[in-house]
Amino acid sequence: MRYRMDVYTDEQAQQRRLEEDARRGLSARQKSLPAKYFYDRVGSLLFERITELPEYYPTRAEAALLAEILPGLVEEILPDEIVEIGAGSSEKTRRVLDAMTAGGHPVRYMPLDVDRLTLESTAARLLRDYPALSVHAMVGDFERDLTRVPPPTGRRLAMFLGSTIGNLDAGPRRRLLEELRGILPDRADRLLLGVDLVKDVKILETAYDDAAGITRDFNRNILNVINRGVDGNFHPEAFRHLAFYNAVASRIEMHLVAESPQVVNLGRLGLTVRFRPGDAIWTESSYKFTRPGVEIMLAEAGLRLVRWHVDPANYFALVLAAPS
Ligand code: SAH
Ligand code: AVI
Repeated sequence: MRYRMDVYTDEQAQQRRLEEDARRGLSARQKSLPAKYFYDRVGSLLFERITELPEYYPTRAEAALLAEILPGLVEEILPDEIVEIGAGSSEKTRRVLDAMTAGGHPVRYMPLDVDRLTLESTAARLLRDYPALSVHAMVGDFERDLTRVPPPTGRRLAMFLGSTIGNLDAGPRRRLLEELRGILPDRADRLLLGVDLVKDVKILETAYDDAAGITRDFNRNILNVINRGVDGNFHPEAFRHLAFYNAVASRIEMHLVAESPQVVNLGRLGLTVRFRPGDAIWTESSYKFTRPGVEIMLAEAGLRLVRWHVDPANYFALVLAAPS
């Protein structure tokens, strides 16, 4: 069987959690929404456009690094299966699949993502393009469902690319790494982790506030997701996109700031939320890392750094890690 899809978080569970998260996040004094709600079909497509923006360097930097390290990686680990969490369109992953399936070596690719539609369309394209590949897709939340990933059937490479790990705060990040460690039972298994690095503030802030306004649209789209999910009447254009680097916390923060008084009804929650001009919803954190910080974070999760690959500009790192 070349294709299988497991649904760990079905639509009903997603709907229940969205209602809980929207209620909790929008009734608090500091309003917030979890960044995972960016990624409906429109949000995933907007993210793909972000990856092509001149200002958004992470995807290009990571793709170039991947191309550079792949020959060594194939020698180090020729996996029987690749588990990729937060896989999205798997575009960069193609480089890995090209190298790992060369010569017809069979590989089981196991992408896990919250966005079922993107997973389905990606799986169809990969099966067409890679005859040596089987795809076992998993619809789920990587903060909840990693323990449900089936045990390996051979040597396993886990991948968490794009610095999506940076979208988690310290506590959830640590838990997620521990759970990732849990799906790598053998000493020969490996984790390939993409991390965006601390750098010049201007470069960071421009990457999250592009001239074409795609990141603004991506940010505002979360309000469309909430409107649909809880029968709300947010006007996304009434909220300004704000992105800045918080140097103390080493993170970009994205917020949506009301430009005028707003009264928003969330019908399904029986909740009315009022905004004064300047009131904000915190929609995303994107932490930036250093090598010592990454080593500590790996060690805390029972992982050790095997190799640290960085681009010439020191913008982005690909970290190869192993169970310690
Ligand atoms: N790996 C790709 C995509 C990064 S965008 C790249 O590097 O370009 C982040 C991806 O993670 C999206 O596809 C989004 O749907 C997924 N995602 C975000 N939060 C998630 C969660 N909690 N559980 C599972 N997937 C999640
Ligand atoms: C998916 N994630 C790593 C992106 C980031 O850079 O934090 C999401 C993003 N937000 C704004 N632009 C891109």
